[in-house]
Amino acid sequence: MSVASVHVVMGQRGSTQPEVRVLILGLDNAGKSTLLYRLKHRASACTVPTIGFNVEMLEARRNRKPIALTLWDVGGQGKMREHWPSFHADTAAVVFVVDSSDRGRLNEARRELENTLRSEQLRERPLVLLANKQDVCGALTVTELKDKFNLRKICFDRDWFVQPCSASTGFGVEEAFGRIVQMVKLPRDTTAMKDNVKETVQYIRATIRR
Ligand SMILES: Nc1nc2c(ncn2[C@@H]2O[C@H](COP(=O)(O)OP(=O)(O)OP(=O)(O)O)[C@@H](O)[C@H]2O)c(=O)[nH]1
Ligand SMILES: [Mg+2]
Repeated sequence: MSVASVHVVMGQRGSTQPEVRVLILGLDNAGKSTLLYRLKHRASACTVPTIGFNVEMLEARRNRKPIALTLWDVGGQGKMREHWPSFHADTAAVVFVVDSSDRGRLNEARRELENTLRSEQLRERPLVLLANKQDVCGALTVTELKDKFNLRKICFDRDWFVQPCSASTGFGVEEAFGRIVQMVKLPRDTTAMKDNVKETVQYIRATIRR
């Protein structure tokens, strides 16, 4: 596995600013990397399929206090999905991106979401499901997606929210980020958080080699 890009401002050890990890998953072509760069640069980006992962850190405020989010965007191609569990540890919220215009792959997306939510490491972690590609004519609505994914049932034990958006045009993206910031589970001991992305990358590489 390769690291497609790691653009991170390292956390300040000893700082009281909470630092939390957000995991962005979804099928290939869902729009995860487009979303990540939209959030980071507030612009549209040309992406290539992610072989490996991208990491970006964003700062925000929650209840007027600063909070730093490390966003992990992991490739969604079939061969990448077997590595998703290596990224589960220390995740404060899961963002699952769906291509709402691709009705033919909804069952596949639902299966992958269900598998992900079964992870013990992600127990009680909030889910933000992004109904992406709303700019495409005929895209499923939030209500349709909630039903198709049976979210009320599969998320009975966690907070969840479905946000319509378009990573290409920017529609709904700020709202999605605001929702993520509000929903992330803050660690009790912020200094205990692994704030060193290099350490995490080494850990993930070692896990995958095993
Ligand atoms: N119309 C439209 N196209 C989008 C949107 N978001 C992403 N795309 C396009 O969808 C394609 C895939 O986007 P990526 O962001 O690379 O998808 P990904 O989920 O990162 O895919 P993998 O890295 O393979 O897992 C690209 O051609 C994007 O331009 C959107 O909101 N609307
Ligand atoms: Mg990608």
